[in-house]
This record gives sequence, structure tokens and C-alpha cells, in this order.
Amino acid sequence: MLDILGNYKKIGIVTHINPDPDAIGSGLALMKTINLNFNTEVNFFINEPLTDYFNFFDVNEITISDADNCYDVDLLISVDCGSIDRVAKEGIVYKDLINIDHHVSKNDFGISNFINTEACSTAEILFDIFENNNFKINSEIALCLYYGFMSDTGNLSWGKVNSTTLNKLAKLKLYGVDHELVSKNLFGRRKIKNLRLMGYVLQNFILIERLKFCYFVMNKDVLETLDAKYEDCEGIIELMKTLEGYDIFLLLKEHRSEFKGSLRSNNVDVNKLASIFGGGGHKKAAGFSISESSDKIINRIKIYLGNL
Ligand SMILES: [Mn+2]
Repeated sequence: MLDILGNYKKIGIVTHINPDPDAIGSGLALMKTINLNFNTEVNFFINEPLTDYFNFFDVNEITISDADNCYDVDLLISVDCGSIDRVAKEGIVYKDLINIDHHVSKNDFGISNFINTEACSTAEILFDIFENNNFKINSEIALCLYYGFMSDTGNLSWGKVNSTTLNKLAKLKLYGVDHELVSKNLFGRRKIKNLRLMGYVLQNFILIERLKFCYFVMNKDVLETLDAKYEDCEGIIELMKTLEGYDIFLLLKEHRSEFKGSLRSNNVDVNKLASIFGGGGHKKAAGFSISESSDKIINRIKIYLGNL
């Protein structure tokens, strides 16, 4: 069905705001595949410059669009967007829109929609589309897709990985993908401040044994003392939740005038727990933002857990 791509003169690709590795890998893979297979002008647009986390790629291949930098396209393709309000399309004027996505959400907002909620990543859906349409791919494209697969499966350790996923990765590997390089870039590099902060949290988190509850309040004082920023808290909650014998984990981070909570669990539905603060997510991972004192938040959680 994507053979209609050749009918469009100018194609734009966009993804969601705050793009993650699957979003960027998928956008780049699609742009490179259109370039290789069609005589069509194609650009991948984002609304804000990427952090250096993405310097694995040549980010100059991506165009920044915003209110001051506007572009006209005939067809816009959004990748990895669960809803139309998540699409980072500021500064893009378009006629038709196609959506390619794997979220369980309101994502059928295009004139055509390639949605597969069973796919582990948007990169996997693209791989299927490329194969079904006999599109040529090359080693660069394979690398971008592989990166999307690996990031959205947590290095192949989460839910939707099955033998089909592994078969597709095997096919990508045949293009010479350096799997070590991909995993190192996604999961094996941290900034010194992030590591120091992790060390601090691991030394100082609070344990409430009777509730199997482990938490830490990262207020601005802690960040200042360690000369770190809110962004340096990345990945700390994932480390906390490896603690044996505990069920609920919370990292409460002071950010601007509110607290942002990251919740993880093994056995308790933290989506429900987050909802008492107006947040949500998944059963094992959820979050919330609230302007309330940290003592109050912790107390409400203790009461909730005590009543389970
Ligand atoms: Mn994704």
C-alpha cells in the first residue's frame, strides 16, 4: 500500500514530542528507505534539537521545524505517535497524513494507518512494511531499525519479544549491524553526574520493610549539593527496583514547583497507585506530577499500601 509514496513530490516524516530512540531510529530508517527506493524529496522533521544522547546518529540529517522554520509537504508520515496531539508537527503544512505506530491508543488519525499493537516497536512495523513491499534496504537502514527494536524491548528483556522478533533481528544482523555498538549506545553509557547521583540514592534510599516500599525524595537541595540537574536522574528508578524483597519503588523528584514521581513495582499495580495523584502508565511502571509536599505524597502512598 505504501507504493503510493511515489505519487507524492514532497514527503515529510515526523514523530512524537520528546522523541525516544525508537522514534528517531524509525524516522531515520523511513527517510533513508524512501530515498533509496523513490525519486521523491523526503525530510525527517523534529521540533527541538536532540540531546547528545542521540549523537550515535548523524543528527544533521534531521531538519528542525518550528514556528520560524516552516515547510510544505504533500504527504506527512508520523511514526511512533500514539495520538495526534503527541505529533511534533509545528511548522509543517501538509495535505495527507499517514500514521505508523504500535501503541494501544487513539492512533488511527491518518488517511491510512499502519497500526500493529503486537509489534515490539515502530521499527518492527517498518521492517514488515519494507519486506512486504520489497523495498531495498541497506546497512544504514538496518542499523536504525535494529536500534529501534533494541530500545523498545529494553535490550530484548521486555514483554513483546517472540521468535518472530528474533527472526527479524537476525535478518537485520545480516546487513552487518554492530549489535555491541547499539547496546552500548542505548544501555551502556552514563554521565559522571548521573552515576554519582545513583550512588547517592542507593546509599540513602528509605526502606519500609512492612510495606515492602523503597523510596527516595530527590529534592532541589540534594541536586544542588551534588551539583547535578533533574535530567541526571535518568535510570535511577530502574536500578532501585532491582532490590530483592521489595515490591514498590518510588523516586520523587522536585522539578520546578512540583514533584514528579516515578513508580515501579513487581506485584502491585502502580498504574492504579499513580492515578490517585492524577497520573498513570502501566501496571509495572507509572508516573505522576503533583504540587504537594513530599511528606504528604509519601504519607498518602503509605496509607494506600497499608490498606491493600
Ligand atoms: Mn516505540
